[in-house]
Amino acid sequence: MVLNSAHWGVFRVASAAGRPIAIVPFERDPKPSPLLEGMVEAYDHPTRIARPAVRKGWLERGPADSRRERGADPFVEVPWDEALDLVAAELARVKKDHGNSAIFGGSYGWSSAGRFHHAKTQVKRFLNTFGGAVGQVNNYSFGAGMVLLPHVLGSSAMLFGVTTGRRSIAANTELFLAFGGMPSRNTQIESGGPGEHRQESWLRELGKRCRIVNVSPLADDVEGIGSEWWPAIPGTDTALILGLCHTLLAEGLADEGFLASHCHGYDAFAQYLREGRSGASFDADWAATITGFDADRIRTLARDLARSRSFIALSWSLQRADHGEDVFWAAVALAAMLGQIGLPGGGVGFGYGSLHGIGNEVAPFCTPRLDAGANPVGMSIPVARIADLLLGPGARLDYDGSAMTLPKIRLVYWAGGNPFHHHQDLNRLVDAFRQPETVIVHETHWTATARRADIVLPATTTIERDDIGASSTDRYLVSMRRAVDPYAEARDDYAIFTALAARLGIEERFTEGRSDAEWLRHMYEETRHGSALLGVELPDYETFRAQEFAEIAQPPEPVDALAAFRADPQGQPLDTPSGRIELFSETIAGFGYPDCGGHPMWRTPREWLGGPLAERFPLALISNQPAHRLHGQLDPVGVSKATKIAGREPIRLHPEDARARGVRDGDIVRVFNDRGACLAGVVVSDALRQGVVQMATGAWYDPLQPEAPGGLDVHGNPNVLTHDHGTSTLSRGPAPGNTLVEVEPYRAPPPPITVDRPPQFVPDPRRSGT
Ligand SMILES: Nc1nc2c(c(=O)[nH]1)N[C@H]1C(S)=C(S)[C@@H](COP(=O)(O)OP(=O)(O)OC[C@H]3O[C@@H](n4cnc5c(=O)[nH]c(N)nc54)[C@H](O)[C@@H]3O)O[C@H]1N2
Ligand SMILES: Nc1nc2c(c(=O)[nH]1)N[C@H]1C(S)=C(S)[C@@H](COP(=O)(O)OP(=O)(O)OC[C@H]3O[C@@H](n4cnc5c(=O)[nH]c(N)nc54)[C@H](O)[C@@H]3O)O[C@H]1N2
Ligand SMILES: [Mo]
Repeated sequence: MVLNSAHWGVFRVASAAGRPIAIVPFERDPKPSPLLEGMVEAYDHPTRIARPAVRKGWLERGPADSRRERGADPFVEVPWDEALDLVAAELARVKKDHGNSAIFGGSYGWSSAGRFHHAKTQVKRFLNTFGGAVGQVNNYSFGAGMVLLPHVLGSSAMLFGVTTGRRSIAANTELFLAFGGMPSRNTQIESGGPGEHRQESWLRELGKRCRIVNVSPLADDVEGIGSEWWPAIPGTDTALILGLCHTLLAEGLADEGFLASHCHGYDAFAQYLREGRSGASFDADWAATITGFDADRIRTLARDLARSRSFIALSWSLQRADHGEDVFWAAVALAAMLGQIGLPGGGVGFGYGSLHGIGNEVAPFCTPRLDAGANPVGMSIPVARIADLLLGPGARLDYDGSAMTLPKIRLVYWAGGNPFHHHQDLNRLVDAFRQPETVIVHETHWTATARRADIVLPATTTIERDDIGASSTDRYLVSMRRAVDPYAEARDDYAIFTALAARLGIEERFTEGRSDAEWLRHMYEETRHGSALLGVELPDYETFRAQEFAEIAQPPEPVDALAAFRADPQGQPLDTPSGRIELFSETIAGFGYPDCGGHPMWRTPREWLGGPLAERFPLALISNQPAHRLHGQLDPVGVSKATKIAGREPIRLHPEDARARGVRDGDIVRVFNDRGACLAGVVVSDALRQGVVQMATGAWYDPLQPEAPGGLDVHGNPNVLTHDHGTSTLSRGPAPGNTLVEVEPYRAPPPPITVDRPPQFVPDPRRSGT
């Protein structure tokens, strides 16, 4: 029963004849994730990619193919050597004729938990060795926060680790104001794998003595404990926060001392609160008109916040929305006015219900990582601008004070991610994926992205290889062991890139002469050495492998974010122009962007229930993280498969909204707006605010007429409905948060799901003699 690890937890694999027969949770994990259940089935599911495959049209005509059949064309399976020759020749052709800036290698995606066989890092390292490619910066998770917070707090570290720890919150916080809640379904996950799932038991303990306010469209964003639900209208949180801030200002409750000693630009923000936009201040009465909450309740909440040890927590989802920068900035401003930043259990934080590692205190150590090298092309897009890039060569893209001219992309290389899961407005992405001459994908399964590639190379999964699992916010460093044989002809991404590097004459530089086993030892030794410098002793490599995991201690003292800055703002300034928390940023104001200003502001979202589009599309869609899978991973198996309704992704509707549309539990509906449409299966639930519907992300996109934009997705991927405009010019993060839809009964017999089977294969047309 060898140990292995995934983003959803550590586990042991029982195998027979080279195949998995059972997955059992790590004995140290008090609350293992049910996602483990699907892993045996995933190993040899019909959608597993067995052999290299080339799209028929591309095999016949190469990059001169019209690309109109991408997604619908059948595939031809070819031997490995031939597939590798085709990929190497195509890379060499594009490089020679158009240069490396004609290759897109951003390859966003979560890949798998092992730090060496991490496909996205492998592809970057390979392409960087090959002369580079257009890359990508930031992420889908907190793309807006990541760009904003360095301007405001001097760093984005508060988003992924250097946060106030759970111990301090448990011991000190009296009022925990959670925007977007703290759903434990999301904390099943940690990038790199959680050793022990502890967030849920912490939350239960916290609930016993701390008042928890859940401001969210969904009541079950806080579950299993007593909490107060404020049913939020999606996209209106900034208005609520401004109303709270105004109350503090008007009632003399703002901490003037902290604002004077630790903050910059409060006057401008206060003036904005007082003056409002059209003469009326941004007070609680105004906030009530936007949020639907009673003005007196808003005022009372502001007073309670000022009276208590308060923590303002925002889930990352809030900034994956129009003007997502503003809501994070407004939350920092509210916390600054409360003056508790840096005090035990006080202040502001992000993502306590987003990933397991947030607030999970771990002594700083050096995590193992494969160096991807430098990118000689030196050009990167903000990650969620992929469709803009493919559709808009020559266009100018402004972003965070800089500008770039988008190059023409001829070749797209993706390994370890699934853009036809993760990107917004998938119909636009279908169009975008018709532009490049060649798309190459490494995948384990026939995802919607693999089906849109020209050359598909089959990759192994985690249980088919040795690796090291680690996260900087988890106490377990895991010795991952190969438990089963590679499925069919699947190969490790590293082996694939090594073979390509040999064909391209860059093998020595790519491998540095190391086998995969030698890389693991090398990465571990770097980790051991780097950790020792930080005071964390790790065993030698043999001992680590023999004892199966290493544990890193908790820091002895509870952690409070920005405590050092609070104690000594002169001696420990923030890395901002003023050295302080910037409630006004001259830098951002100086960019002169029409959609992001110098301080937090309320701007009406592009789409929301208070706007004109709600007349035609009166339901706000929450496309949140799926409880039963990781993004698109494990969708056709295990607990994810079990939750489908007649094979479709569930959509939750409020009882009144269901009644008004004549639909009931188990019905199939069509969910639509001007961008697209999908089918879904109805679950009626009063855990939603009326007017809000919820569909998790990750159902594999399965459109009728897959080759053309606009086809009905018969399975239920909400990204056929979301928009691709991005947050604002500052960060250009993804903004699926503001999406309006309508739902109607689908009475015809629903078309069959096809994405849970492999695509169509045909014999090699060049060898059939026809
Ligand atoms: N509407 C909406 N859309 C969203 C979001 C939202 O909230 N709403 N959230 C966004 C967020 S935060 C994120 S992070 C993205 C996630 O989007 P992705 O990270 O792209 O989603 P995954 O399904 O995890 O994709 C990883 C892929 O890697 C493959 N893989 C796993 N192991 C290996 C391997 O060893 N080798 C290779 N070659 N491949 C492997 C898996 O099969 C899987 O298809 O989605 C975003 N999309
Ligand atoms: N099981 C599971 N867990 C996951 C993942 C997964 O795929 N599966 N993905 C992981 C990844 S990559 C990431 S980045 C994190 C993301 O972590 P989050 O961004 O925190 O996750 P979401 O589930 O998208 O959003 C949390 C809740 O925010 C609420 N919300 C949405 N819009 C609004 C709004 O306008 N106002 C308010 N007040 N609330 C709103 C929704 O009700 C939603 O349930 O999750 C991680 N955890
Ligand atoms: Mo994410």
